[in-house]
Amino acid sequence: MATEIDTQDKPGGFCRDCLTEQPEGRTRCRACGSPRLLRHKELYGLTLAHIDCDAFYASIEKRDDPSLADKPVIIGGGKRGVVSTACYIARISGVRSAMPMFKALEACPDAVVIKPNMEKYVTVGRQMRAMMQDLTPLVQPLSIDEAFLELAGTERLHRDPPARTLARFAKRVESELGISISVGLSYCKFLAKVASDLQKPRGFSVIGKAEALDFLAPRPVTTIWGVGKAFNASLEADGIRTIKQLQAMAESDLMRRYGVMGQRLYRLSRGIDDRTVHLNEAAKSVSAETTFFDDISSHEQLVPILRSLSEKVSTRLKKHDIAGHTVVLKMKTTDFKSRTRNRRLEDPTQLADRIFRTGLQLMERETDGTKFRLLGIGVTDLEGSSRADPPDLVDQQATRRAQAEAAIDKLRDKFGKGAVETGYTFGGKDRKR
Ligand code: DCP
Ligand code: MG
Repeated sequence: MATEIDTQDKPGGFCRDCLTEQPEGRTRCRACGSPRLLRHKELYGLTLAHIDCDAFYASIEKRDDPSLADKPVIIGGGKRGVVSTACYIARISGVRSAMPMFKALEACPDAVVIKPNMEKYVTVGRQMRAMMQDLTPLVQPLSIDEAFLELAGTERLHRDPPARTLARFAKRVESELGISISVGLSYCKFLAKVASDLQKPRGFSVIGKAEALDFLAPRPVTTIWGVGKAFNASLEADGIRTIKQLQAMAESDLMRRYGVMGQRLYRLSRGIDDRTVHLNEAAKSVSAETTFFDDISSHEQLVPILRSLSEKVSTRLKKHDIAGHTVVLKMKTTDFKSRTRNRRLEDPTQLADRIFRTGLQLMERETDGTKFRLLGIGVTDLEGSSRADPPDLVDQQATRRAQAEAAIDKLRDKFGKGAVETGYTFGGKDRKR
């Protein structure tokens, strides 16, 4: 018995250079000798990552001119007359982003100054984003050089837990783009972002659930998102400097003092952050549509088509582990007029049944004898699936239908797509192109 528990508690660990799994207690890789070992109790259970490039502009310039490799490099000047970024060598002398150029050169007189070439940086940013999308469809860029990634459910695709997939990604960025990144891995956005900053450059830090409170306690309140200079000053005036102090305060007290921000302080200081990773602008909706051979005006004929389109949408959502908050119905009349109708749901959904029933309600108002040539259904306001389709306490039927759908999904997984037809789609196939 005892050995079994031991195995479970054993922290996962591997070498970030060659990805070899490491037994406990080693300080260097047993395969390649690298000291860059990653080990953490929750390593293989965490899925939310924040990735941020190291000295982004400067790294790109160093990549393109190897003679700069060992020199202090400052990207800046230009119109603003301030430092955009400094490489890590220049940072040793105290050069920082947003510093006036003359001050930076006082601190680091032998620095090589390069004017920013935005076009080049944007291209590299795009290339990196495309590579991120090979890891997961759930990539939320925050700026040119950083993004959140949700990797839950990608283990089968990559045949590896997220931590290893991310380490492999860091290697790929170095070899293919010639720049380095830092990774933060945690269970929530707040701590993933904090983590990516801990070991820069070429960092990989993990913050688990179990350690969140202790990790946060000694840190300054400015660690919390949204606590800028002004807010920090008013907290300081109230004698609050560390997160530990916030952890000791009641939610009601914090809210009375600081309003909405008080609630944020309460939650984030305790490592509570349920914001999910949102998709970027490019992939804002998931939908399916079909154009008919012959125009259709009858509600009865449209229903099975709507059902099978809803199932297509749902399959895609489930495949990528995402859900949509708003259902969108699209119809085109024979005179090419488009009608789009939306309904926002209480909770995000990925269920064919919810999409279909909502679409049906929207469609009912449109089927007044008008002839249609196209029908489409989809969802927008996409997010991760973690909050999708909670059991419906009011409508027990809906919960039962959701369970039935899960059972049908399983059968289809096992026996193929055509294995189960619902009453709505049955016989409805030959009407569509
Ligand atoms: N940037 C800028 N002006 C600032 C801050 C940043 O022009 N005040 C630009 C230059 C950076 C890029 O945005 O290269 C990314 O910003 P980061 O804050 O991520 O900074 P770096 O990537 O340069 O460094 P770090 O390794 O600290 O992430
Ligand atoms: Mg950066």
